[in-house]
Amino acid sequence: MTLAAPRPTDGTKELTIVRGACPHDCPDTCAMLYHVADGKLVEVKGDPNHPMTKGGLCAKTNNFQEHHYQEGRLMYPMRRVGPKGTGEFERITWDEALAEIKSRWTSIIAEYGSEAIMPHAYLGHQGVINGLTSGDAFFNRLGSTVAEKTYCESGSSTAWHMTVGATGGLDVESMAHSKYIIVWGMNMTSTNLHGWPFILAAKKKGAKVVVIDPVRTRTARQASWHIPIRPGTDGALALGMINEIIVQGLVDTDYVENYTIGFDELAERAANFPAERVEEITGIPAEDVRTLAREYATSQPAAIRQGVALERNRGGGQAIRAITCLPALVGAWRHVGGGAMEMPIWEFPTKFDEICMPQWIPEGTRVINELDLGMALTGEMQLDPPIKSLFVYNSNPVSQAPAQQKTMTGLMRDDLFTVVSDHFITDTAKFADIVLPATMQAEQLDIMVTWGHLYLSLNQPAIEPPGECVPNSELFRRLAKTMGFTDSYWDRTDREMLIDFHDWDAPALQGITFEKLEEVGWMRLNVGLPHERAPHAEGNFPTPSGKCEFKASLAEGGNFVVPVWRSMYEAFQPGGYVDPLPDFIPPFESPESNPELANKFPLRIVTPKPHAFLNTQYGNAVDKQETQGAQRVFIHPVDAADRGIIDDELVRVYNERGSFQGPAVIDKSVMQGLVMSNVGHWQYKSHGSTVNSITADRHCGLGNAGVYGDNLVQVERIGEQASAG
Ligand SMILES: Nc1nc2c(c(=O)[nH]1)N[C@H]1C(S)=C(S)[C@@H](COP(=O)(O)OP(=O)(O)OC[C@H]3O[C@@H](n4cnc5c(=O)[nH]c(N)nc54)[C@H](O)[C@@H]3O)O[C@H]1N2
Ligand SMILES: Nc1nc2c(c(=O)[nH]1)N[C@H]1C(S)=C(S)[C@@H](COP(=O)(O)OP(=O)(O)OC[C@H]3O[C@@H](n4cnc5c(=O)[nH]c(N)nc54)[C@H](O)[C@@H]3O)O[C@H]1N2
Ligand SMILES: [Mo]
Repeated sequence: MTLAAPRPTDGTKELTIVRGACPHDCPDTCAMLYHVADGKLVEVKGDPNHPMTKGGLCAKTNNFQEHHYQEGRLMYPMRRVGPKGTGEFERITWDEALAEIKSRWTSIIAEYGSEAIMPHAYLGHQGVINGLTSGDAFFNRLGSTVAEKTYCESGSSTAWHMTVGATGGLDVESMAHSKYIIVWGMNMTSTNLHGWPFILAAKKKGAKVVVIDPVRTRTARQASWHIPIRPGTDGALALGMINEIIVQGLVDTDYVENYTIGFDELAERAANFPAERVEEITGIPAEDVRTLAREYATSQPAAIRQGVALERNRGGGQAIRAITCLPALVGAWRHVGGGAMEMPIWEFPTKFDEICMPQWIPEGTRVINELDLGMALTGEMQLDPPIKSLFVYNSNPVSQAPAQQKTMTGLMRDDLFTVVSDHFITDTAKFADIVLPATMQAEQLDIMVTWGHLYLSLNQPAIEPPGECVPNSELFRRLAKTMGFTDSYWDRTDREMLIDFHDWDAPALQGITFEKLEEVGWMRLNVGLPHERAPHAEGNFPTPSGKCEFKASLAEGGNFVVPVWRSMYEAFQPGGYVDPLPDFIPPFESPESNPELANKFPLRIVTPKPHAFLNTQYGNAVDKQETQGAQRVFIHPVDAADRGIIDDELVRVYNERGSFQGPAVIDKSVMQGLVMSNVGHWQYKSHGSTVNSITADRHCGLGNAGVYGDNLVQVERIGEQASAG
């Protein structure tokens, strides 16, 4: 067994090991070891030496090699031969595919202008040259509509930037030293599996672990205290805690005086949220609100792990603002293991401007949010020019965007020229005119940054791509050449791009070089070690004031600015009015905020992440389907009894936007008045429709995030035994 140079394609039977890193949109970004024999990927293991991975992978990737050889994998470019949506294609060559794209785009540009073309990409791949922004330079050069990418984290990141700035904050590994840990709106044992052991280590040493979640998840069951909360009401809880901390005299006044701004205004705002009012809004007993506030303030170091679920409703952004104020209020940042964690991606010195080339965007080019895809394609937005061509890569909007029916109606348009690059014929690719085959991780080179820890990882190719699959980097090189772009941007190899796209002189990369990464695979950023890191012990927040901003100066004067996620490189964009103080903003849809709607659709719904799939990836793998089970609908016994629903019987979940079906699971793990069904199932396994059929195409108040957790539905029995799911 040897640890070898990449790409051992010499037919040797000897086992070689190549260092890789997981490509997925997940905070864990595991260090992988690709085991290769005879040019074939035979096994993939977690690197035992990586402090997060610790030798283990997850339910999704523990047989990652099989993903690469899965039946149905796209190998060649294809052209649609059947009606849109049926998924009937014939093989064509790359030259034919590119020629067709060129001719369709050339005539669209001639008639409507380049803005009639829109890219659609998300984090199907998380790498620097194959990920979220891998096509931005190409589409900017083309002059297409700019796609605003806010599927995830944009609300959280906006709130975080406004409060504490672009800081990595608390390191998940430092949580082993915490005495009190709040996991807030996150199902870590499914979605951040390799972060959870640090919390268990703290718990073993006596720390109290609190999980705030409307569902008694597998994570909540392992906690010391599970606090069920009504979705979309976390802002009221956080403001109630702030109020209690002030009323009970538990503020770290020295920290607040020296390292924060806006305390008086925050105190005044929080005074609107006495514990009894918080109980009314959240469903959490007032006494529990008081206890939580007291314990949190007095058990230092106290840590908060903020989940993405917090942003998925109308007031999500301002709720996260309130939560992010808590650590400074009690001086938690003073300690190793104290503070809050949102996502440490800001510590990575990636040169997004050089990746995305924003200077190529023609002046005045319009921006359309990707979550508005259905509205954009169906004419509801009355766009001029209309979208005449859609180019989808790294994303699966039919499944993952809101308003599924509307998205599909738009994609059915005969005059829309749709190209999809992917690994499989997904629910979105079924609507494509042209599909293009993409490589998987063991077949390509990339650097992986991550939003869950502080290690930079290099993924090296271990096997040859099958058929005619290409990495996204090569896809856009080919498209650039096809469209006649001669810029040197596309003359570089993947390796050259990776070197150019990082600031190797940045303090965080001190001692790290590309060559060293090729040798060792991953390295910790130079940002302090987990057992000594306390980045804000003395303030030093990267905000305009250098302090933690309870009152956000970014929002003052009514000319609000939205952080980075908009297109990664457009750092701050003017937006509408935003309250500089955190607040509780009621959901668009809840029995309390919209009783009229609740008469028809009385139940709240959350649609969180599946344990065995990564969004929709692996949803077409038989072994993962077995682990995950069908698209089940979890409902409380009282709500089930009200509707005559029997366990495991097929039910329909619906509202005015659409419906989906699945077997009922009658279970007290969901609170009364709430249903839960996981996102990520494929339509062919789910009676033709999945959870986003019922979600609204509205946005959270900050960062234009989606409102996947802010919807009302009704549930009815269908009465069949649920075998098909
Ligand atoms: N296995 C697996 N892991 C994943 C993914 C996956 O698909 N599968 N996806 C990855 C991605 S892209 C992301 S963004 C992360 C997201 O991972 P998380 O941050 O964990 O987010 P969710 O899974 O959406 O929801 C987490 C929990 O929040 C609860 N919740 C819903 N609404 C609210 C609310 O209003 N308030 C509170 N307090 N809780 C609420 C849900 O019941 C759920 O248990 O996971 C990543 N990891
Ligand atoms: N109801 C509901 N909806 C949600 C969420 C929710 O919690 N509930 N979560 C939201 C969140 S947090 C997120 S992040 C989004 C995720 O939304 P998406 O990013 O659209 O999710 P995926 O299903 O992972 O789709 C990614 C696609 O990219 C493909 N892909 C992977 N690697 C490559 C590659 O290298 N090249 C190319 N060309 N393609 C590749 C995959 O095969 C897959 O089809 O969904 C959002 N939608
Ligand atoms: Mo996400």
